[in-house]
Amino acid sequence: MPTGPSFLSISQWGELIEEALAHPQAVGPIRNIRDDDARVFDAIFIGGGAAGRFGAAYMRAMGGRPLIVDCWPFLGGSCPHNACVPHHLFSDCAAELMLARTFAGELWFPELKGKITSIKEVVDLFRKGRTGPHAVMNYQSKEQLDIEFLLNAPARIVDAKTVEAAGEIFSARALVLACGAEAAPLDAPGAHLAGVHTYESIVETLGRDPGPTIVVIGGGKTAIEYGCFFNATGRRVVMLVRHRPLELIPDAETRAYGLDRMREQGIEIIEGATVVEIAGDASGRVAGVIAETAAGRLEVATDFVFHALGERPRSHMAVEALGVDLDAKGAVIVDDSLRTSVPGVYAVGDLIGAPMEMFKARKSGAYAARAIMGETVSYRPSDWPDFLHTHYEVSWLGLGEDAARARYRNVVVLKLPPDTPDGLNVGLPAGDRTMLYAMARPHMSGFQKLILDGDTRRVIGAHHIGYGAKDAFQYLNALVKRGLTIDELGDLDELFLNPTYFIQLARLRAGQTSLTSM
Ligand code: FAD
Ligand code: KPC
Repeated sequence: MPTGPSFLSISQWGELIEEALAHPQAVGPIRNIRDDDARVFDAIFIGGGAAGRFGAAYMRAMGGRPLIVDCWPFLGGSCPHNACVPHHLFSDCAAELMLARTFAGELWFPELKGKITSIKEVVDLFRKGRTGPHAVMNYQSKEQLDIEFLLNAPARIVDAKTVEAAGEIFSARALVLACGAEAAPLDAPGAHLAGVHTYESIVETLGRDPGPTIVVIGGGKTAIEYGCFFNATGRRVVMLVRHRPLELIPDAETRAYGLDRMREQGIEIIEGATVVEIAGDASGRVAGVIAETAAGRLEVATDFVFHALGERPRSHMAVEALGVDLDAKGAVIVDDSLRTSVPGVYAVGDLIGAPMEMFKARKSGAYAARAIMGETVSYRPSDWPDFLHTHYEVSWLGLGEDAARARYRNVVVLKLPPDTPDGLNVGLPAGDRTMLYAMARPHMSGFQKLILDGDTRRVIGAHHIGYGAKDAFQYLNALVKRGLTIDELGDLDELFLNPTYFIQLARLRAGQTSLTSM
């Protein structure tokens, strides 16, 4: 690729990225650096994932001069390559397959009894499809955002102002470490056998379809999301969870609804399980998993193990080259301005630890850029809305009911389905994508709960299981942080039929001087 900003269309970018992924050495560094700009870089972003790309874009928009160096041949990082995007594809498939299996043989749905669907076909589809977003990120970054970058080139930190990549030395006023995180390893004998996978390896190396049984190790977001997808393909899924699954869902009743539906789909969830060994066969392939559980030793025969034990920040290089301070989990410690312990060196995204989510990656990148450009910033992620997928979409913000009752004396709860013994037989809440369940399998149509402080009338928690509510939670959370009351919520203009019913329920009760639950 020539030096300087020569134009590539999105499809030309796609071809170049595919070639570089297949033959990184042959393609070599992909260089988009201006020869006509003599200014020193304001910052070098090591890593062009969500954190580095958004940081560089913000800095460029402010008139600064950023440079991104990334070892992959595309910008956007792990999210579109092996993390969020495949997760969402798999979760979409899980929802579609649950619907198809629930109604198999009814309406227009084909019979699916005993039919296992291919996991590899979906992974292959993803591997082909992911180049599209990659190409768009490169095109957008270069042609629309005017960002300079060097791709397909690992960066090596020389000192706090200097980076070496592709045989060149680059200097800047500041360094921004944006190297992300990687799957934490499984510490058990046999962890390296063929057929033992993480979210990274499944999309890179899955060579054949798993057999009829899959063991999933872990109980966090990724374990649940991938486990539900595997289950929806018609396979037996055994989930080995050290503590409790879905623990991060703050409301116990919402969590219980989610777990009930997972178990109803046939997922075997074993809590308090510790993996002792991954057993292999003569060919070096996984043959089974041995675990200690409260009920004793458990052995599950399988040719496919998926483990998701969290992510480990890629802080190694920054420690060796610069001696940046880390926390106990290996994340780079930063202050509110994203400054590390080394002057002039900033860190952003997954590298700075939990929550490892896109909002934090992108926002922390942008805040670091603003700080480097001379703005006073204070980045403290708190009170963010969150979500995960089972076969459903689970969204939440604020407090769960137990925490709310511990903190407030007058807690009011508005929820659907109604809190009666036959409540689950009611097809509410119901919305787009759950209408068939609402009519024919009412207990599967979802769950939702709004939690209020009855004294101030403020919303203090919201929880939803179903489809299509996540978008609303992004905006609802901003209103809740500003002190949203039941009266203000009930006065919004709803687009009925909406998945959360929050406006409707609030309006039904807002006329009460002294609020009561429903
Ligand atoms: P990354 O995107 O990982 O970018 C780091 C970049 O640094 C990479 O491009 C890498 O090539 C580069 N790099 C590393 N070392 C070097 C070096 N020495 N030289 C040059 N380049 C280097 N979050 C959500 O908000 N929603 C979701 O639905 C969601 N789903 C997820 C699903 C899974 C399975 C996982 C694992 C995570 C998910 N996340 C989700 C989290 C999200 O993916 C991360 O928070 C986000 O991608 C982090 O961005 P980042 O820029 O910090 O790191
Ligand atoms: C689908 C999609 O938005 C691609 S993943 C985003 C990567 S980045 O915009 O750099 O956060």
